[in-house]
Amino acid sequence: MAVEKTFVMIKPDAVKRGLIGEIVSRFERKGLKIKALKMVKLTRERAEQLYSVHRDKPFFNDLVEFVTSGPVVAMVLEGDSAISVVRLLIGSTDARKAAPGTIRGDFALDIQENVVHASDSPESFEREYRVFFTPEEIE
Ligand code: 3AN
Repeated sequence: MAVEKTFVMIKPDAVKRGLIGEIVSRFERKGLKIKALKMVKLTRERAEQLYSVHRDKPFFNDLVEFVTSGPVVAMVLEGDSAISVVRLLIGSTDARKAAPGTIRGDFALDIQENVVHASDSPESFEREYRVFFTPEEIE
């Protein structure tokens, strides 16, 4: 068993639609442990830091506008193979192609407003959680 941590962010579209409880409960029901959780409105600087790998993409500005358009819920989850398990639970980036039963498959119909973000590797996790939490806060 490889216990891992991963970073998840519930995006402004889901917060506005009242889906925080539904999404958090799916992770809890799966058996993942919530190590840290907070609701914040991202500044432009922090949003650019979170999505720094997409800086050169045509959708970068839209993406930053979207994730700063309202509060988000950031959390660190822990469990066996948490990074890949959470990616499976959330479904494909393009919500139109996300399988029914996944979070995006059940609650979204768009590639940008796709309800939730989750780290795709240990390196992404290390970079992303630090936009919201200190190492002590996720111990
Ligand atoms: P994921 O969130 O599944 O890891 P990434 O990291 O490739 O997907 O993309 C980060 C975010 O950028 C996505 N959640 C989505 O909001 C946005 N995004 C990705 N690709 C596109 C695209 N082609 N057009 C618009 N927005 C996109």
